[in-house]
Amino acid sequence: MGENKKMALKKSICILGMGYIGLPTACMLANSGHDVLGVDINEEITSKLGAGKLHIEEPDLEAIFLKAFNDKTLKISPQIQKSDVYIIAVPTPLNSKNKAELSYVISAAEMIKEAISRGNLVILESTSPPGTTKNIVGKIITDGTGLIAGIDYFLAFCPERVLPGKIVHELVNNDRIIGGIDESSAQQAEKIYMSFVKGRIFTTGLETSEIVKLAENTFRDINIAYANELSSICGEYGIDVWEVIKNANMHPRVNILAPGPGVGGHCIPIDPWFIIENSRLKGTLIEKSRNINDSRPLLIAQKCLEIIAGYNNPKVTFLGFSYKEDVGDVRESPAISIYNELIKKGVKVNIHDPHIENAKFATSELEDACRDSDLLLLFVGHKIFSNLNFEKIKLLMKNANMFDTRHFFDKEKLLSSGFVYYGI
Ligand code: SAJ
Repeated sequence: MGENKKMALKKSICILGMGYIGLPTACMLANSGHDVLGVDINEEITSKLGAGKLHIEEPDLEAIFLKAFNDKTLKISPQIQKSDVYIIAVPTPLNSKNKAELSYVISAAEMIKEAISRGNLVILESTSPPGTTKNIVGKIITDGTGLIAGIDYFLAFCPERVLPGKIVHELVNNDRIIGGIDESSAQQAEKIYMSFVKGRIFTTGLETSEIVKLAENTFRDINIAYANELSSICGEYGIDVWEVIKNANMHPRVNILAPGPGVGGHCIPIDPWFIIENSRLKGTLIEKSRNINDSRPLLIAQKCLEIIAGYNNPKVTFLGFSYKEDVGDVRESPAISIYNELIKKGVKVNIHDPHIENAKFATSELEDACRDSDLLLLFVGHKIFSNLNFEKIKLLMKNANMFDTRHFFDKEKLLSSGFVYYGI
C-alpha cells in the first residue's frame, strides 16, 4: 500500500486491555500508520509500558513495541480518550460455575460509552459466549448514549486466533474472521485489520464469528480428550499409544493430537464451556471431553505416587511447569494440580523451568532441582530440555526414575543412562 493511501486511512484507535492480545495488536496498528492509545486499568502495567518496558514475555514483541513506543505512535494511559475506533481486548475468564466472567468486558464497554461518538467503530476481540457483542457491549453503549449499533456506530467481533509463543508472527500471517452487526460494520473492521494482516480476512455475521472462535478451540479440546482417552485404553491393553497415533495419523484424513498431563492455558480449557453456557443440551460431547482432560492431572499425580511408593521422604522434580512448551505462562497449567496433589500427600516437590518467573512456584537451577530426587516428571517439553546430560543428572538423584508425560525424551537413551522409564 502506498504511503498516501496509508495516511488516508489513518485512524485514532484506542485499545482496552494491554495483555497478550491487546498489546501486540496495539503495536501492529501503531506501526501501520495509526495513532494508538493502549489503555489498561492496572496501573502497574500502564506505568511499566509507559516507561518503555514490557510486562509480558513473548518472542519478537519487544522490537515492535519499542518501535511504536519510540515513534510515539503508541501511547499508554489508564484512561480512555475519544478515538475513531475502540477495540476491547480484555480477559474473559471462567468463574467457579464454569460460566464466562464478563465483568472486564462490561467495564470496557462502560468506558467506551463515555467516549464514543456517532460514526465510530467498536470491536470486541475478547473470546466470549455467543451474543456478547450485541447483548452486552452494544446494549451498554445504546443504554448509555442512545446510539444504536449498525445505525449510529459500527459494531464488530474479531476474535484473536494467535498461538502464545508465536503471537507476533501469527497476528500478521493467520487468516482472520470478522463478524459485523451489519455488513458495513464488518467492512469497517476489515479495513482496520487490513493495515497489518497478511492472511486472508473473511467477514460474516456477529454471532457466527463469536461461535467460530469457540468452535476452533473446542475442536482441539475434544481431539486432545480423544487422545487422552485412547492413551488410557491402550494402557489397559499394554499397547504403546504413541505408536498407535503415529500410525493412525498416516491416514490422509486422520490427525489425532497428543495425549498429555492435561490441557492448560487461558483458551482451550475455557472456551468449550462458553459454547455450551446458554445451550439447553445435556451430557454433551463437549462437556465430557472437558471432564476427561480435567481428570488428567490427578491421574498423573497418582502414577507419580505409585512410582515413588515405598521411598523414604520422597522427592519429585518437575521438568517444566508452564502450561505448554517454550512459554513462561503458568496460568491454568495442569502442573499446579499435580503439584498440589503431591504436596498434599507429603511429597517434597522441586521445579526446574527456565521459562518461569513466578514467585509462587519457585523454580531452581537444574542441578539443585534434581539433587536427591526420586523422580523426574517431564511435564512440558521445552526445547531447552533436548540436550540434557542424563548420566550427570542420574549421579545427583537418589533414585533415577523418569516419568515422561509428553513422549519427549528418547526412551533408549534414558534406559542406557540407567534410568527407569515410565510413559503414558
Ligand atoms: N495440548 C495437549 N495435546 C496436544 C496439544 C496441546 O495436551 O496435542 C495441551 C498443551 O500442552 C496445553 C493445552 O493443550 O496445555 C493448550 O495448548 P495449545 O497449544 O493447544 O493452545 P493455546 O491455548 O496455546 O492456543 C490456542 C490456539 N487454538 C487453536 O489452536 C485452535 C490458538 O490458535 C488460539 O488463538 C488460542 O488458543 C486462543 O487464544 O484462543
